[in-house]
Amino acid sequence: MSETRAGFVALIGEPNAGKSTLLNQMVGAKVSIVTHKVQTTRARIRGIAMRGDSQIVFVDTPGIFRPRRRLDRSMVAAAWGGAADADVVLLLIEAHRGLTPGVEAIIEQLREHAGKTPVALVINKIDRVKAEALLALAQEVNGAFDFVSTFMISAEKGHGCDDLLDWLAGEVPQGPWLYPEDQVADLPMRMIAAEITREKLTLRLHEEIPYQLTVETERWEEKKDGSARVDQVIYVARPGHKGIVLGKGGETIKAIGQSARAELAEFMGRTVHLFLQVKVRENWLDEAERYNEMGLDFRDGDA
Ligand SMILES: Nc1nc2c(ncn2[C@@H]2O[C@H](COP(=O)(O)OP(=O)(O)OP(=O)(O)O)[C@@H](O)[C@H]2O)c(=O)[nH]1
Ligand SMILES: [Mg+2]
Repeated sequence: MSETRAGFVALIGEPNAGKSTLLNQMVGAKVSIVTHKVQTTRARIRGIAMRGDSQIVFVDTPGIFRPRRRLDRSMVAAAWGGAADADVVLLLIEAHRGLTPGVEAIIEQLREHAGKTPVALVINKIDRVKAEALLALAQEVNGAFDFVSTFMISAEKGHGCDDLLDWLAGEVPQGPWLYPEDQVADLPMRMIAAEITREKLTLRLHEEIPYQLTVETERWEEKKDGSARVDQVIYVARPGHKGIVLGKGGETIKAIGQSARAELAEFMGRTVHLFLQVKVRENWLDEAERYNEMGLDFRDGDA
């Protein structure tokens, strides 16, 4: 009988490093939302990959940066919490940006947080640089921390991802699988649905607006014909933001609703009726309930 293995692999790094892209690539499904903007992921998101007899549970985390607001503090705490609970930590950095002050700050804190957990360096976005530059960068970053291994990948294109998955399959501890073999995510459907809508909002809206809104799935109704009716609320922090989210004649919210609905329907493989409502809630960034809905610890935001 072959021995099964299973464990948690935390993805940490600066905002925009490509953590969520890598999680989706490893899992083979879009479990975590991705945008070109920083601070897209807000909470820990688990995606599950199988490799041989190993089950690898990837834990996507918010980017680590210098937090200012309560929400930022909770996000950064969630990222470090993910690292603390993991069997293996992967530190993602961007090939074209190299050893930035932000990466240096993370490495500084890794010394405290990682303890005995093995940490591997993952240089991502290698499609953006010349191969010659990579070796020097790998050496430089390895000089700053005792990484157990270094990988060079393109999470977007999939380069190097097989090798990384093979290695992780051998690193996670022996033990029974933690999830059914065909499960790809450990996140309630209503939260995945809220995240999809937030991705479309983030892609469409500019400046601070995406950072000052949150999406919650308020109602989920299974219909007799096999479709689902999903009602969501978009909380914005300023009265002025509501008009921007709605757009002229409701155009913006309509376009957002259409693309979110299409993606949700594809994810679930059935028809979805999505209803969006925008509410102004000036203090949502200081309400414990909003954090619970996101899967964040409100108290972690205390200064
Ligand atoms: N060229 C290139 N772009 C990539 C690669 N991996 C990710 N990206 C892009 O980098 C941007 C950020 O990707 P995300 O996966 O959202 O990054 P993240 O680390 O999860 O970001 P936060 O959630 O904000 O911390 C997106 O525009 C991705 O398409 C890669 O291998 N090559
Ligand atoms: Mg992310």
